[in-house]
Amino acid sequence: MAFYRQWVEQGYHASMSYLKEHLDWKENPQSLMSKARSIIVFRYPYLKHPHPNPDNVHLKLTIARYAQGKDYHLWIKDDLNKLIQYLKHHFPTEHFLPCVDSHPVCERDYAYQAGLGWFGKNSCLIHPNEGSFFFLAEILTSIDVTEKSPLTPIHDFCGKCTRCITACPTQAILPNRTIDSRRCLSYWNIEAQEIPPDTIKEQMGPWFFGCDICQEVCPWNAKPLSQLQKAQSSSMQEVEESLLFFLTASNKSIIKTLEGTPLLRARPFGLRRNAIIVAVNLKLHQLKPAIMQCIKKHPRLKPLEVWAETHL
Ligand code: B12
Ligand code: SF4
Ligand code: SF4
Repeated sequence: MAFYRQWVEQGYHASMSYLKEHLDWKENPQSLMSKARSIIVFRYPYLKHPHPNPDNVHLKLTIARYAQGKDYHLWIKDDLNKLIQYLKHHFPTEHFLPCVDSHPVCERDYAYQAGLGWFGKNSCLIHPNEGSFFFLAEILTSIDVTEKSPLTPIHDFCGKCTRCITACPTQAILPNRTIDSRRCLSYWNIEAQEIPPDTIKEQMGPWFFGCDICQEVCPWNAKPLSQLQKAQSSSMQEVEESLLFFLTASNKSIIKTLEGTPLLRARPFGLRRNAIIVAVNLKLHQLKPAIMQCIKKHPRLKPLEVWAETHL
């Protein structure tokens, strides 16, 4: 927790103020469930996404692998609830709380203690066989399971490798294996509800939602990635059509189209902003009239006007 407190104190959480507000809860999981004695931690691999989302407009764009399927908050929560029902049947007097990036829980810390991976230099938890493309989820319970089966953390296998640090386009990876969110693309194109500075805009390249660069280059992901069927890459026309959708669609239409996917986290404002930045970075001149129209219609996008005008 000292890591976490220091990270927040240094402002690395950017505008995600909830991370600061969560400090006390994170320090004490019993503040979430007073009877909690143990935390059962789960790793859900998503490289071969268990709940794919075929035929959706956003899939033609460059988006993080975790976002290529249905929203993990929903299907993992369902999965945990099924398990809890089963456990309740066998332990009717015990208490259970399912969590998946939904409660103030230091997920990576518990997963590390449970032996599910080590903290990579890119700050992701990595497993020697699975790599790092997995979600974390937990069940807090009043059952005391830890004493019966002590767990040992996994050794750090990063060694002298620094590939993720070199590959990160914005130098967001800090020497103590944490991330400066103020520089991370994944923060800017998912979480931020504002316009990024010019340097970040340009480094965003084609990334419409999230960023996987520091995981794609990791040697521990090479094997899991090589086992994947090569996805068909989108044509420039498909990319253009998808971006045009985000530039012209109403809030209602965006929400309806993306219902049940993680992309709604960025809200229509964030998705339009990303569409403009990606279109400019990809030099899609044909989209210029739609971009200008979109900025005119949505005043919060106004700070992008001069940049889009001069770069396209
Ligand atoms: C805020 C947040 C972000 C922020 C900040 C990222 C960051 N690295 O801190 C942003 C928006 C940038 C982000 C991006 C991504 N995120 Co995110 N994010 C979170 C969230 C909500 C909180 C993380 C946090 O508190 N960070 C602050 C740091 C200081 O805390 P921490 O990561 O828990 O780190 C602890 C350890 O690092 C420990 N520690 C650090 N060094 C060491 C060393 C040793 C030896 C030890 C013992 C301990 C230790 O101390 C810290 C405090 O407990 C978690 C969910 C959760 N509730 O935890 C998901 C989570 C970390 N994200 C996740 C994912 C998938 C991503 C992305 C891959 C998505 C994408 N493709 O775009 C990227 C990855 C970017 C990256 N390289 O980290 C997964 C990670 C799974 C994994 N394998 O690690 C999580 C766990 C969500 C989930 N339930 O699956 N994320
Ligand atoms: S997610 Fe992208 S921007 Fe963020 S630390 Fe990794 S490589 Fe850098
Ligand atoms: S790329 Fe190298 S340094 Fe970075 S997390 Fe992977 S093994 Fe560690």
